[in-house]
Amino acid sequence: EADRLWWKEAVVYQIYPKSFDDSDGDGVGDLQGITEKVDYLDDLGVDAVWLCPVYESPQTDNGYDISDYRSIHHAYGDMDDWRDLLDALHERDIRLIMDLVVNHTSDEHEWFQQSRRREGAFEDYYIWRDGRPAEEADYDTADGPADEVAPNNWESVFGGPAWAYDEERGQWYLHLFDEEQPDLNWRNPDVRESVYEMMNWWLSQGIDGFRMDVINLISKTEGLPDGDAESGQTGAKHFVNGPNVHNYLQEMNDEVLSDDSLLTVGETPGARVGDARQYVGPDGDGLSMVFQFEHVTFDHDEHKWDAGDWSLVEFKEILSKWQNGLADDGWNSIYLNNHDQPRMVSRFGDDGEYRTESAKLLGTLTHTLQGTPFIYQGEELGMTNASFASPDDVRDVEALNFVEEAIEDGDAASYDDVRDAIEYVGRDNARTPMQWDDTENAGFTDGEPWIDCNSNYETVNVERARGDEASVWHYYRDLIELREEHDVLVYGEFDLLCPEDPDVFAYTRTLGTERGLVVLNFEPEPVEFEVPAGVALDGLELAIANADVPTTPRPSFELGPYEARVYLTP
Ligand code: TEU
Repeated sequence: EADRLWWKEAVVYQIYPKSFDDSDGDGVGDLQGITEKVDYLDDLGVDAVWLCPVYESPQTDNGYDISDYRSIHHAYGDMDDWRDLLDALHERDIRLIMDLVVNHTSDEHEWFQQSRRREGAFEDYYIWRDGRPAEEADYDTADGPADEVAPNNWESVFGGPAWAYDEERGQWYLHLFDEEQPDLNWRNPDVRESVYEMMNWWLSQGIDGFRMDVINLISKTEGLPDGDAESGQTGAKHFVNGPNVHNYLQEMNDEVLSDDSLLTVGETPGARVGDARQYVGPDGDGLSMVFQFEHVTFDHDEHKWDAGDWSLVEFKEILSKWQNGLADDGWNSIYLNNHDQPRMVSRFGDDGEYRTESAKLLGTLTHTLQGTPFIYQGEELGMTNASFASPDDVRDVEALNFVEEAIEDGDAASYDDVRDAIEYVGRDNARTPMQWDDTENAGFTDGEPWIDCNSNYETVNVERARGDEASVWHYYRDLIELREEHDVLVYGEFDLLCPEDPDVFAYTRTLGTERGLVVLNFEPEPVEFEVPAGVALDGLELAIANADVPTTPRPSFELGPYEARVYLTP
């Protein structure tokens, strides 16, 4: 049986500060706004908050481009506001997890400014190279000297080449994300020391852990060789789960994270179960858990903008593989959406007729798998994807790059040709303002919001949801409480039932004599479900459901559209 730890039993709530609550009417959320809503979080019952980046930043990528790790972005407030928030959370026994973005900084960070001038210790803080003679290479390159191309053919996650030319230094620098997000050179021990020092400084401020942005991209193959141009993101193999990543994380663990009461979650796109086993757990690098991506990318084709159909059978297969793979040595994080993903009810449920039912169904899944559930702000209301009628409504740098590139490359004649893709997988779907009430701008701001509110805020909002016992919000509160009361939902072994059933996601949880049975209908129609022989039904009682259903399970039963039931031994 797994060791008991607070972060295994916790439910974490993710806050995207720019869109949570604006206290001063400038149209962007801020720390005081969050502090004013701490009672809201307490009422919901969450145990920890993961705060997306609030550090000083030019905001090219909404704070994932940090120009000063030790100060607060001016539009969000200052360190005193931050301390007020920390205290308000701690007074309510809610822990605070800060975002750690150390694969890259902003190009406005003083490290980069000094590095581009080759100043002293900073000269090698980033990944600088000379260009290649133009005649040697056959890949897309950013603008540089006429006879040069970029040092290799790697592509950026946000589209286009991963290198930019810096006039001042007369060399190229690597940027796996936007060109204003240069990658730090983790081979340089001074860089690592600076990062650890900064982390220790934040820990000394009293925080309870870190969410580590793209932490599995920090190590790049020696010599930075060309990638296979036919392989999805060119170069990925040379920086995803790279050669020294485990050494760096173990060193970080020794220097910063040895206290295992901290929650550390590594964001690890492209990690498989085997990689994750090395990142988490006592014999691994010491992270508490990782965010894996398989279940949110399996509907992507060549690249994410070709997302489309998905099958429940494959979805179940992926999630059970992770459940089983980390059952004994490791721990899972459980999420279906965040600030980079579309709204889960729009992607995996039905955001029309069955919005409420399917939002509850998906919440039932995330709170009854083995792992720590992460709720993304607004998920507890069943917030949906939004509409982006024109490129002027789009804010995300990734989406804007994609629109520009699609038009440039002739893949799209105009925005209208890519609008569906933007509205299906675009990150702005998750970044529209939190919907507090039905007043103008959903009660998010008294000013002009930095991004438009979803037009459904008059019906989908906190005030209304709290006043309605049948809302998604109340159901989430019940789920959180249920998980708190039943160890079997936290620590129990997971067993998938009926893997080939195309409509129903069903599983059992077992912890000694405590048992659970979870049955979820992912279809908008009624379906028949037969409990497999071998699953003991005696002693099971209904613990939560999103419909009126019998209090004890029968060997077979009909499930209504998006019906979810959880039976537990009392
Ligand atoms: O995201 C990393 C990442 O690879 C993806 O989540 C990516 O944003 C998305 O899949 C692109 O389609 C992290 C942050 O969560 C994200 O907000 C940042 O933009 C990114 O790193 C760079 O810091």
